[in-house]
Amino acid sequence: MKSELIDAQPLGAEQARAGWLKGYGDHPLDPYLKPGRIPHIWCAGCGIGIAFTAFVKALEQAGAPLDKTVVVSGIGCSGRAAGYLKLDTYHTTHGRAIPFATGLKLAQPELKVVVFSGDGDLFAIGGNHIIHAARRNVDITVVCINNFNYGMTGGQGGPTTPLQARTTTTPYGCAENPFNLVHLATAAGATYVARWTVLHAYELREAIVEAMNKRGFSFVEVVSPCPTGYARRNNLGTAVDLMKFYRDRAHPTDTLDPDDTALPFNGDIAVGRFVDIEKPTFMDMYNDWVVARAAGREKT
Ligand SMILES: Cc1ncc(C[n+]2csc(CCOP(=O)(O)OP(=O)(O)O)c2C)c(N)n1
Ligand code: SF4
Ligand SMILES: [Mg+2]
Repeated sequence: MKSELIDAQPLGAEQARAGWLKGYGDHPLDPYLKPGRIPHIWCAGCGIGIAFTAFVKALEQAGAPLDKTVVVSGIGCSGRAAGYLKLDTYHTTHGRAIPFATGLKLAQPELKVVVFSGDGDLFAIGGNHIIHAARRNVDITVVCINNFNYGMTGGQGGPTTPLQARTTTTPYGCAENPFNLVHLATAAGATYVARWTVLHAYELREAIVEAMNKRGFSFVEVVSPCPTGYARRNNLGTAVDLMKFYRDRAHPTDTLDPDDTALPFNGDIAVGRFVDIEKPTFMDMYNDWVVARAAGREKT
């Protein structure tokens, strides 16, 4: 049976919100979402919605009690995710998702703390925080939407913009070397590192589940289209063309060295799980050394 929303003419934002509040939709993920926040802000063809769906399903599948799960986002199109979830969430200031998440985890270690944010938020203004959280092996999971630009503010170049790519701030082509997020997270000390594109919705969900169930700093990069900003300025075609590109040029591997997974402009995309190791978390070491010494139970 078709719902009234599907039969109806396109709705304005207020009408749509009223419809959702009345209970239209009955989407399987409704229990995890705040219908009053719908419609969301994401453009048609944006990859964030697919990543968000995989993320919500992973939250469910990972098995952590949802009343003990907290999602933290920064600012950006990707950072809007936290606001749509019917969980304890923090939509924090730009670049500061990781310090909020770190503080939450240290204050309440029983919480499962997951960050969902963008490449600019996490690796430009927030770059300092993420490398030190990985170095300390803080027990949090970070999901980073990499759309190669600052989508929300009009498509500026950022820390993952590939060499030669055009953005509003690099109209003749980017002349800065980009970060390879897989390599950076690995070098900084992450215990779990994976990358998938939004075409790989199933693998992405599995990776987020694995990351959430990993003790230590876990990192999942999601290569995602921004048709409005990045793709348009680089003549990469429609959202469908971008998905076809991921189908043809993304190569799953479990064996590639993280150093060899850089993402050249419009080039091949290595996807898979690149790091999966065990090591003590920051809290393990803090409890073993600092707390033990302070209590006079000094370790030799
Ligand atoms: C302190 C501060 N500086 C700059 C901004 C403007 N700003 C908002 S979002 C954003 C970039 C977001 O890029 P990214 O994290 O990649 O998210 P996307 O929109 O691409 O998903 C910037 C620079 C801000 N809100 N606060
Ligand atoms: S500007 Fe780009 S990243 Fe932001 S919602 Fe639109 S397509 Fe997505
Ligand atoms: Mg971005």
